[in-house]
Amino acid sequence: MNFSKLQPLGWSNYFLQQMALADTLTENGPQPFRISAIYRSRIDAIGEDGEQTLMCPDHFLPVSQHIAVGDWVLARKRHEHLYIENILMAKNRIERYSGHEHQLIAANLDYLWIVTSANEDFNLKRLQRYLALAYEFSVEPVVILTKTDLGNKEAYLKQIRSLSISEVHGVCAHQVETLAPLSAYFHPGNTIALVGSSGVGKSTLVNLVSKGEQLTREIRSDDGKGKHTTTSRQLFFSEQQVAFIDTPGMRELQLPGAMEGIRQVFAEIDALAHECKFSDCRHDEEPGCAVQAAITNGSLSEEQFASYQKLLKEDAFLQRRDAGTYAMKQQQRAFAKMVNSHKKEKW
Ligand SMILES: Nc1nc2c(ncn2[C@@H]2O[C@H](COP(=O)(O)OP(=O)(O)OP(=O)(O)O)[C@@H](O)[C@H]2O)c(=O)[nH]1
Ligand SMILES: [Mg+2]
Ligand SMILES: [Zn+2]
Repeated sequence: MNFSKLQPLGWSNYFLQQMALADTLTENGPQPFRISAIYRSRIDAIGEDGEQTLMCPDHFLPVSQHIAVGDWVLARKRHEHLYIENILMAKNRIERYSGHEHQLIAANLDYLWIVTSANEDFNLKRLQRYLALAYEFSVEPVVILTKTDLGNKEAYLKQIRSLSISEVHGVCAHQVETLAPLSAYFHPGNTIALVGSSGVGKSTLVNLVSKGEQLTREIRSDDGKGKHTTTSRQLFFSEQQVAFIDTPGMRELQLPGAMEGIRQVFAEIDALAHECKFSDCRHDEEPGCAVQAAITNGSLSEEQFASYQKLLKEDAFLQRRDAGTYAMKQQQRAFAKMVNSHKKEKW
């Protein structure tokens, strides 16, 4: 195996260690591949010798719940086909609830680009959800405001900066110079996933910065809403050896067990809660409630507090409904943290 060929694809010691632990570093052992696309009846991946199609055994079905684009897997050739044998533990994975199940979005990310456009589509509450997603799954969020030719850029940026996020950029597809600051995220071997509503310009942006050819389509001019053009998650590499994962626009984002992430988005409320007289204060009508006091003196807006409560309530509901999966996920995260702390360097 030539691991140096895998490094530009995002391979690192973290994965090599897992192969060693599982005793799969042998001459005739399985080979590592990075999942690049998952279709209804096909899984594409990239390995040492380029693109391959992988077969998925029944115990990893449904695929969307077991394997994410960006995952590393080990596969072995049998009867002319490559069969997936193991899914290597990811550094991180983001997922959401869709319908009644959790759905993997992308894995092994360095940055989550949360894309939103400077027009009527802009929604601060939705941004808070995306931020909670990033924090919960330990991926650094970057908010990118697109289509700055269409709206008051500074007014939108000011709203975004009111959230607990430092990495914010405004870009316009027709002014390439606005894209220059984004190159700060382009380190060889890095992976960046783009998420956001349909039509905000994710594929356009990724085309421009990677010089690739992802499909985009005309937007309906009357209501500014996009058509669903990107239909599946896809990973591809830019000239700078950065992996981009373009995703189809999400109509709604339901958070899966993201309490820690939500708390981080609303850090100021969390800090206030520590000042409440009772440690189990529900910030309702209890005496000595610092949160209610802040609302009364105007330092915390009622709307902000309502968003926080709404997200936590939704989160608690989903967690109760899905207690088993949640416990398993916590365990996996603890394991990933442990392995990470043993090996900090990239490769
Ligand atoms: N005015 C303006 N239009 C833009 C800009 N960026 C993208 N668009 C247009 O917005 C429309 C939608 O862009 P896409 O890149 O397909 O959007 P998307 O986020 O990938 O959409 P989905 O794949 O459906 O999730 C296209 O018609 C683009 O030309 C911009 O900076 N300014
Ligand atoms: Mg798209
Ligand atoms: Zn309180």
